[in-house]
Amino acid sequence: MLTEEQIEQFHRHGFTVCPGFLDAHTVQELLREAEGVIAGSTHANHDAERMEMEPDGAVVRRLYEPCTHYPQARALADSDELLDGVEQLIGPNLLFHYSKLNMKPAEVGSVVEWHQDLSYYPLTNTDSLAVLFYLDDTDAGNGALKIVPGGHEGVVMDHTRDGYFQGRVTEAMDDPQAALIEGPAGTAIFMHGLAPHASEPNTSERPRRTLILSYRAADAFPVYCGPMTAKHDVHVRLVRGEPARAARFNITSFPIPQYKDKVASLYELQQRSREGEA
Ligand SMILES: O=C(O)CCC(=O)C(=O)O
Repeated sequence: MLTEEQIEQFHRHGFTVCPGFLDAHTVQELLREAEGVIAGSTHANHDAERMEMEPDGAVVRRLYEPCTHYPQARALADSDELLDGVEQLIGPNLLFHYSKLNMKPAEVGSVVEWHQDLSYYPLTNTDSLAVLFYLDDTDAGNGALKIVPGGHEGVVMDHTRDGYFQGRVTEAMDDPQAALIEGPAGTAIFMHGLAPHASEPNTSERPRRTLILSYRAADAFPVYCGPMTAKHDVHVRLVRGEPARAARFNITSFPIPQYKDKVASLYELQQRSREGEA
């Protein structure tokens, strides 16, 4: 369970940090599972449905939907301890939304630019969060997460250029206001879906693996944006409480991401945006 103070921090700052949420054994099991999946993957020979490679190195940068495909990650997603915390923040009726494991490998781990998760997934209300689990000791050197405290209280920020979705904030941002979230392996960060966040490339000799699980209130229905809405929602399932009979709205206008050519991953979109193509 989260403490009253952690709940208050989440609502005030848009995130709360829980060191020691996972014990060392669980972290090791999650890492063993992930390493088993990526073993032997190369640019030329990898399962592009399940993972994405770093462009500059023959290493995996992200596993897609580990909680759908792999039992250790799934068990964590459905665990009472985690769902109790999520329920304390966004209510008793909960959908599992999506998951990913960002590997941020030593020396090559890609930058993640400022963005709000909900810019990718328009919903009828904003009761949505991600839980990010550090699976390695994490600090500024290996690309710790940065979050703008209080940034979740506004609207969806501009993530477009010339009307097209860039996958990153395109309006001016006050980077020095950001909190750097350092912590030992096993730390959990509960982060609101509108919290602006980012991380630097990993220039250290240590990996920075982070498992990310997202949940939303059962009455937060997706706004239809084309076939990708259905594609995202195949991983969605009720994990606690009752299914919703009606959509609840707490937002009157939600920007719809328009992709110029094709739907692309966060990393690809942001890369193309930097190069001026997205
Ligand atoms: O890996 C990170 O540092 C942040 C990841 C993130 O924000 C995302 O994948 O949406």
